[in-house]
Amino acid sequence: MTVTVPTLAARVRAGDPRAIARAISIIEDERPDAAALVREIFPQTGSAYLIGVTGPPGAGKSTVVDKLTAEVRREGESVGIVAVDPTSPFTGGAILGDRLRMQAHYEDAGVFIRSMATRGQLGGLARATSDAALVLDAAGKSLVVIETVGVGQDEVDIVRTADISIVVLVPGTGDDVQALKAGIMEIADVYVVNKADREGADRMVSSVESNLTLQQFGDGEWRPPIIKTEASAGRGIPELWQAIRAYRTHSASSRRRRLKARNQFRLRDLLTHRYLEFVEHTLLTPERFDALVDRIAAREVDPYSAADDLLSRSLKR
Ligand SMILES: Nc1nc2c(ncn2[C@@H]2O[C@H](COP(=O)(O)OP(=O)(O)OP(=O)(O)O)[C@@H](O)[C@H]2O)c(=O)[nH]1
Ligand SMILES: [Mg+2]
Repeated sequence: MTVTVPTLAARVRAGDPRAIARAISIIEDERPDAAALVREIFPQTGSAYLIGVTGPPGAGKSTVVDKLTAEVRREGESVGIVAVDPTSPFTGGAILGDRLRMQAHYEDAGVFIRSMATRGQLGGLARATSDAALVLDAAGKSLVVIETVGVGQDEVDIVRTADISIVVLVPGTGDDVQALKAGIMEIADVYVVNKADREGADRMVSSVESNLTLQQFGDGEWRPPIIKTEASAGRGIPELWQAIRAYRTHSASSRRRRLKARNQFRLRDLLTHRYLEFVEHTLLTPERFDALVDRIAAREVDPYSAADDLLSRSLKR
């Protein structure tokens, strides 16, 4: 049975979980209808509050998100979750157990969880993730959580352009904060030091704290709080939710800047993707593109001249 894009979009807007799932699949598989679908739902998006969660693999991001969802549901906010993660327990394992236990919440269509597999394709996952977030936004989820592992610029960008960026750290990952990629430390609006039941949690908190003291915070400027959690036991989660709400209130007036950054990132990303696709598939063929790369390797042409030539040929079309 095929459903037209406008029908599917209407069902997404009505919050139908099966329609949401189908819409995200269309996006994830980069099916031809994906762009039309986004076009159809886009006018109804922009009201969800996007929460980006990142951190090292295994830090407990999914557990934090899961417990946070339970907390938030008590206040009646609807939640959409996109977990970018090959080993996400959302697809099986521990959290699935929790999910079954919390079926009352998950069945009311107030929560929608989706994991997306990491793909080899450059940037493809970032695009799919952002579009999946749009679907959840259009479906009326008031909070949309995006979980990504803090590796790779694309994934960091997704989280950076969310309305709030939460960085989840754990004790015992290397030599503390210094060892972490500067990229993910710079984007945090809220730090979570998870697995507080483990040794070294306080040391981790101190490291983040001393890292923060190196930064200058102006009067009235947000200073990222550090929340200690033991997510598996739900400890610290109410405090995390408090911190999110505090940040939301604090940043209400600057939200437009984040939205602008998000849209800028998306437009640039799409343009790059579309243009490369045009060059490799329309202007040239993948084989001829490859041959050009070989010519550069053989020093028959330099990369600047090759790029300029492609650009001027594109403009002539
Ligand atoms: N001891 C302890 N274990 C925890 C805590 N929170 C999560 N875990 C466990 O840590 C493991 C990883 O948790 P996840 O929530 O899957 O971590 P993640 O960051 O989402 O992992 P990836 O998405 O694979 O990067 C699981 O076995 C959790 O049960 C905690 O506070 N204390
Ligand atoms: Mg996870």
